[in-house]
Amino acid sequence: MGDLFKRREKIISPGDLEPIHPNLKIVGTFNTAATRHDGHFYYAVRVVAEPENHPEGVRLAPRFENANLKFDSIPVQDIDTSDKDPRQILLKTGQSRLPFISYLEIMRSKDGFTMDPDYHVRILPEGEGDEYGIEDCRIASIDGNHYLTYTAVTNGKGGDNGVLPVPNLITTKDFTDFERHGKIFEGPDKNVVLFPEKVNGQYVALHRPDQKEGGSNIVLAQSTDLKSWSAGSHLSIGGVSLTDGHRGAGAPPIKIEEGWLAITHQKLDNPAGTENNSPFIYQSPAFILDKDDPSKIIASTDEPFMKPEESFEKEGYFGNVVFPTGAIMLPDDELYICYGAADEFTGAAIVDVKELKQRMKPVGPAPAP
Ligand code: MAN
Repeated sequence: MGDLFKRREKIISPGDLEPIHPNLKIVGTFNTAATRHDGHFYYAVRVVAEPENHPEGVRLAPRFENANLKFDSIPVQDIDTSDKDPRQILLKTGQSRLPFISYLEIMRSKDGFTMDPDYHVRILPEGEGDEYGIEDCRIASIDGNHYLTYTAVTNGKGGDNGVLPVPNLITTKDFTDFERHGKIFEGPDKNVVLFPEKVNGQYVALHRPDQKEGGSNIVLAQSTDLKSWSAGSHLSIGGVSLTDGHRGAGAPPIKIEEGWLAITHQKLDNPAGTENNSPFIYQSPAFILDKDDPSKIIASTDEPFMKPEESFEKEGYFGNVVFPTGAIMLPDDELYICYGAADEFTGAAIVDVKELKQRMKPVGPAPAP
């Protein structure tokens, strides 16, 4: 087999952007959506910023209220300090708060690797339904409109976690004016990606509702208006639903000759323990979904085709994470993949599609009972 990756590098880092408040430090620029528009690559970067200085005896947790940034003071004695996950502040009550605020920075590039320094648009939380931040966007371009689906993090009001992820939608035609449409799925739910065209006359989405039993897996749902969705069904292999644990959609699927190419993510326990600040590994399986019934997986990479390998993927805010969030087909059978690396950086890769297909095996219907 030849080389799968023709290029794979860090393209955006926290130091590239200015913080929005003197007591906020940017710690992440990652999980970046990507599309093409008007001869450019356009990106929606998740920017994560944390308070830099905390007063004695408290930890500051940022949030938005009426479009203004606020800091809540959490007494240190209320925090469960045995929890080492940097992505949450676990309270002794079992609820959690986020130690950071996330928002989107819209950026662009001519070549997919170097950013245009003169173009920046910022999309901040409004404070109603997204008070704890805007995370993990994907962009699907359908008939000349761009659909930005993202996770708005809101207050679960005593729910399981205190924080509730709710999928929301923003649209734009030109990357100058953006229109907010609010919630499109009930939370807790994440990782909504839209297909780039209707299938059998309906919009199609992959999403990842949180299921208490059976973990989190990818569900395919249909809609005529992008607001009310069918209950949907899990992606299936050979007639068997894929409900093995922590999976989520990655980039919006791409139409290829064989079906829909779907780049996804999968979370596994990290056998090396908490090395690199992370007890998990996030890696990427790729699937081909049936053209007419995209809940059926018709081919799959045996092994995830992308795992944390480069140093900027292994070490960072939360190490051992590759989290693909954008994919664009280029000429000459090359696939451009945009991904979060170690919850800190944005990486871009060029993948040889022929090689990727060679690593995929067809999966047939279930054998007759
Ligand atoms: C979850 C989400 C993502 C994050 C990964 C890895 O899936 O919170 O935003 O990138 O975990 O930490």
